Amino acid sequence: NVIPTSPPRRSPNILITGTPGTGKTTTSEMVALAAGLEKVTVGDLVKERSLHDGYNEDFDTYWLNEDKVVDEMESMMAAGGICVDFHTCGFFPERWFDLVVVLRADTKNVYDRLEGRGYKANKINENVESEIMQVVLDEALESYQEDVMLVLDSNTVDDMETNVEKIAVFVERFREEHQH
Ligand code: DAT
Repeated sequence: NVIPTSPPRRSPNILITGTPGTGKTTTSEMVALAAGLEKVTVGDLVKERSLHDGYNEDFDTYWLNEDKVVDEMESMMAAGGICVDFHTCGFFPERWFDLVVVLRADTKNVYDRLEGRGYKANKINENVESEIMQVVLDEALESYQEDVMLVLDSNTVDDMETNVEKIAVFVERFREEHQH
């Protein structure tokens, strides 16, 4: 077989996705710390490296250029040991991730967290509706095998701690199984 294959990852890549306000940033920071992964916040990368097609004034957000994001991330993902945090997940190559975590939160929590962040009403409502309609969960289910997915409630600090622990255990096991 002459088709070149990349070496297997020794440390897993993890995607933490969910509607804005479900706790991706906080959870992935804690996961990165607890499990020794490198955190990549795609939203920051998009801004810092201009991986967008301009600014959407209505929703105070950038128009994402998905091809540019994938090209930019390809080499870092190849190395493994990356914890990616982003609110959409369908455009990433499926092969990048060993675990896909979808965070879910109750409507009131999403609302309060986004209001606390100073989001405009239309942006809060869009995200609250998206969480009710489970848009991100459906996108993940369409894009990844169910056996790499974890759907986790993120309503309380206790939830967050349990979630971080579960993900850290996954990372530990993966490393043990991929030592050689
Ligand atoms: P995201 O990155 O998904 O937009 P975040 O991590 O920035 O979300 O969290 C938004 C706010 O809500 C932040 O102030 C922390 C808080 N928060 C997140 N998850 C939580 C949880 N499970 N319990 C309590 N507070 C939480």
